[in-house]
Amino acid sequence: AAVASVDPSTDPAGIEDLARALDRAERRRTPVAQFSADRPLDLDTAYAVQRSLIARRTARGERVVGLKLGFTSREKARQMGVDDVIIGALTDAMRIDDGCRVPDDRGIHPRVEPEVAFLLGPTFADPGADPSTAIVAVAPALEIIDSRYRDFRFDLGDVVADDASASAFAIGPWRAADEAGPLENRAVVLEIDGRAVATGSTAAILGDPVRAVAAARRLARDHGLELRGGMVLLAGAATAAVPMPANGSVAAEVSGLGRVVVHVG
Ligand code: OOG
Repeated sequence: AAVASVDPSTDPAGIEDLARALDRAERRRTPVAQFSADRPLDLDTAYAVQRSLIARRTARGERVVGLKLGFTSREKARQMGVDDVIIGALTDAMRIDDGCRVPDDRGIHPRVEPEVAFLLGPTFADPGADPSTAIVAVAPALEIIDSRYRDFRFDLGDVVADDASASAFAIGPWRAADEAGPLENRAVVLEIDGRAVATGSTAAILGDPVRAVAAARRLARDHGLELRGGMVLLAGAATAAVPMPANGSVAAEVSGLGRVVVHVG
């Protein structure tokens, strides 16, 4: 029922074709040319492609376990030349446990970002509820993004269709929301082999990452993404993304929340 309408003039088969191309690019680790080069996608069509792409994954047995926001920070938006907050879906197949190894068949040209994750309760799906009441717990997180487009180049429609570049994610220890304290100005560090490669503040995320919950609820409803209690929400990067190293350890630390680490190679 909560599915965004698609322009009736849009060819539904075309949507499926684009979703298939992205799905294939991901599975074969072979990038495709950005669609906007010859067919710019409006936002409704782009989200229809994304829904079709996620439907292909769930048809293979994957489960949607969360949502991610993109371009909630100016630095990220500037890095990619895109200027609108977008949303994508996370599935269980994208999850890497804290301290574990990134599967080496993962990604075409993956990049990592330090993030804040929220565990959401049942009021997340209730449009009448104050969004901050939906936050059950908070954790430091690492997101691995990967574009299925050649050279990681895309416009807004392209990246929406491509599930907001979602590839994998790892979540550190959860802390109960009422113990976590205010989140609007925590230092964030991304480390590779113990060396800081990017630093920032949670203030970069919409001014306060808590705002991500309301933004996600609005975007999910507007664009027909599943929205329910129990989901994880990645609020968006606090720094520009950094290329994933071929070997080594990658960690994110959020001041007062702790660390999460994954190993590569
Ligand atoms: C799109 C995803 C951006 C974020 O945190 O802003 C994103 C991309 O840059 O490829 O996940």
